[in-house]
Amino acid sequence: MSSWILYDKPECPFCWKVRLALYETGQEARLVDSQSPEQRPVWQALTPKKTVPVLVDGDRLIYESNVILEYLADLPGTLLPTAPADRIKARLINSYSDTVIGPALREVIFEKRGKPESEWDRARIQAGVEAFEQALDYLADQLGNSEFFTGQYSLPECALTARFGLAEAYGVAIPERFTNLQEWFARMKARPSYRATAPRQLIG
Ligand SMILES: N[C@@H](CCC(=O)N[C@@H](CS)C(=O)NCC(=O)O)C(=O)O
Repeated sequence: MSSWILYDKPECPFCWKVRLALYETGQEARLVDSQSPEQRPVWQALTPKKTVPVLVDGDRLIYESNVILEYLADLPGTLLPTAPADRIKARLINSYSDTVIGPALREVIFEKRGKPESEWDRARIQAGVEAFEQALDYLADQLGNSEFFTGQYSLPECALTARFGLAEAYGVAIPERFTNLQEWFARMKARPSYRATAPRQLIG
């Protein structure tokens, strides 16, 4: 049994992509609820960033989801292809997921989460949905007719599966015109890693 610990927050897209990466690379980690009052000071003392995910592997402490993914990519069952061009592509799409897809969806999720529908700011939600849909053009282009973004399951699959999963849970669909992305997401959801890692309170 692995002694790894992941300080986790189920609905956090950065944590979800790390959970997917752990599952897909066959690594086990004990998930610790970072939000519990007794655990918050524990992981906050470990990381200068004060964010989760935080992975502890013995005396190795790794924070920042992308650094954790790179750590896992260095292990067998890699999350990165071998060809330099593909490695760059994987990293760029992972970053695009964090910095373009994430902020668009954040507008929708932060507006809807924990609020009755009558209080939603619909203009904010609409702006988020439009930004999300515009951002999909690039992804559809990058995916083309391939099964995966880089020819194998890699960083973009972890990052975007978590984002699309949250989008779906908050009522944001991939439009019909992006058939390739819809089919890609359906394939990701059919993988055992999806059900094993999805936040229970959102995806039953
Ligand atoms: N760049 C960081 C971002 C992580 C992040 O923003 N995590 C949020 C949750 S989604 C967090 O820890 N917020 C503080 C908290 O929940 O106490 C990463 O990729 O790991």
